[in-house]
Amino acid sequence: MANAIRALAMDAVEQAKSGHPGLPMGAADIATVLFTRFLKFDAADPAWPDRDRFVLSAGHGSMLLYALLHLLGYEKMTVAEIKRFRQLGALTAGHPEHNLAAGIETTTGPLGQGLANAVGMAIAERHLAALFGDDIVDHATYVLASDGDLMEGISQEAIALAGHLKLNKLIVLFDDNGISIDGPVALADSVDQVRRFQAAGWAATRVDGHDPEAIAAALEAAKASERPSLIACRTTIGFGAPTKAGTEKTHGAPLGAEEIAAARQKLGWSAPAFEIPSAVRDRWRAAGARGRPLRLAWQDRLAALDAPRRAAFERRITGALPAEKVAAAVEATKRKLAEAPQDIATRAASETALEALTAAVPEMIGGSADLTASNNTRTKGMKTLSAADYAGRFIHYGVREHGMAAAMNGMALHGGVIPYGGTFLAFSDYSRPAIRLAALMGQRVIHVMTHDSIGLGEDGPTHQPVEHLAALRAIPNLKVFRPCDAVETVECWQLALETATGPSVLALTRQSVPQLRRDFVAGNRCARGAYELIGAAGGAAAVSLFASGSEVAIAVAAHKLLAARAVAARVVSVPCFELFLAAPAAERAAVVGDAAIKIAVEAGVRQGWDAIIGSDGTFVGMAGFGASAPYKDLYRHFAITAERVAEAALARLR
Ligand SMILES: Cc1ncc(C[n+]2csc(CCOP(=O)(O)OP(=O)(O)O)c2C)c(N)n1
Repeated sequence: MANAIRALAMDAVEQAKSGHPGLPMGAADIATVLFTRFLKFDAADPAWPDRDRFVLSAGHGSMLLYALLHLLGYEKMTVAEIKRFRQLGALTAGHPEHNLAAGIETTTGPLGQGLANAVGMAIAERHLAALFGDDIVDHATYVLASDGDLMEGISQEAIALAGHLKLNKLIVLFDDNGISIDGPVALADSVDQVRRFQAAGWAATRVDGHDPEAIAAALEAAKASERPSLIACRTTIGFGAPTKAGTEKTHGAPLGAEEIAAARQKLGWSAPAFEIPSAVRDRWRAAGARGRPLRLAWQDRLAALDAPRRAAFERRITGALPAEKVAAAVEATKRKLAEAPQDIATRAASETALEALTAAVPEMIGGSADLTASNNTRTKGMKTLSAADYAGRFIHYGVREHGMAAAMNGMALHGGVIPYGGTFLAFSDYSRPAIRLAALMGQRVIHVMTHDSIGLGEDGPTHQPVEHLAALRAIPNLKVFRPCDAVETVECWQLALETATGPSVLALTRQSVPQLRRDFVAGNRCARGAYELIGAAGGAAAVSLFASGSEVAIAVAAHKLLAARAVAARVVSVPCFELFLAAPAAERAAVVGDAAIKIAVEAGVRQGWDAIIGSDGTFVGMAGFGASAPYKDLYRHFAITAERVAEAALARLR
């Protein structure tokens, strides 16, 4: 059965003239034991909520996963797809791309991410089990990880968090083949992985990765463990390739017709390319259907749940928000702010919004990378999610921004929870690879990123984001919100929550900002990404001022200065570029307006603003790194002030 995987991997890579045969051939025995004897799943229902998750963290070995899914009978993973490996539009992309219908749990390829996703999946599983009971939620998360996965820094964050949370249903199979692209792993690494995992609170063991019974025994032990488990499986990369096995030559290139022919002989595999002998296919198909009775029994248990619990579970799994409750929470918050305006930091406004939203949306799970009180992500009464209490809704991720972001991706992929987590905006660089994958996968993960400019003050330029808004706005399918006040903050939270098809960043201030939106407006004014906050007195505007976040108040003050000089100006708040740029052209043109003078104000770099103010517009912002000083001094020092904005407008009017 394992040789069927090897043959398909060799053939598909050969046909594509590109790909990685080494891992699938080396890990075929591990995968065969796991999928035929341990993994709980039903190929006929890839989305069964209580299935065990399998994450191929070493995504370059994608043919392992595609071969398995094909052999097991996943309807969409046809032999035609295998033959179209790495071709445009095929399910068999170069690296696995999240597609639940086809059985692919997460997009992997950037090494280490899958392992960290799996930690999030395992957290989501324990949390939902604590809420809905083991009868409804009781599954394991398995990972196949390579040397590269374990060399990446993110793996340390992931395994430390998993060990701390005692995620005993997380089982990592390490394809310990001692080979990476440059050659032997020993060229660059001499870590004892078993002891490393043990030090992080895992159960860890070594086995021969080509001995099915040894693998099975280790998996049995792992399933009984009270800690997460590592099984280091000693394997030979490219197992079966007569001259290339055990070397980096099998890692990422087709083996060649001659080597493949010789491998077939060595493995005793006589079937032609892409053909699976019926006896072997039947056994694989039986393995693919093995979980059906378990799934049906689970469905009965779900049906037997009392109606409200069942409805809650089903709603959460589909990802549908409790829409009326969200709308009511947002409206109540906005009404309160209209009655009693709050001149507070938007991070504090975010906490206020979260008080209402987390009460309305029980699937929201908050957290912070050790900046809880700074990020304001924990609402009153939110219990900590811990090894002692998985029902908690707040996760202390530790100083692990990257691990947090990737775990949140795993939680979103698992379903049933909506993760949000906090750090400083400057440290979005540390979580960026995972944010990018959430965007690529279309996952609802919400990043609260406070201390969003030089406005944080004395911590200095290391902590003051300058290029980060532009860098985040460059990621496709990521929404970057930068609300200007308490009202926009709750509106942006609503938009982030309602964006079920991608991640969001909320860039929030440390410093207080005035509440500019004083009147209650039922609709979400941020929904179009940009809108006129203050119109020009007497009709036609000579000057349009655009700003986001804390700089909207500066634009408003500049508007006042200009009014005193009888200059008709208008102010446009721009809380979300992506939503604005997606609006119809006519609507955008109306918001941009036809004032000859366009000025944008943002305490960051200019990049991106030309789409609104044009290359001949004036930009008031940062052109280099910040400095350490009280924030008001910094705004004056870098000349991001109302006076400067008004002067710039007047200079152009002269
Ligand atoms: C973050 C990241 N860096 C680099 C790569 C490129 N890359 C792909 S596989 C690999 C290492 C291969 O070694 P190993 O993980 O042991 O896989 P094996 O050779 O056993 O297939 C590298 C560096 C990547 N996919 N992701």
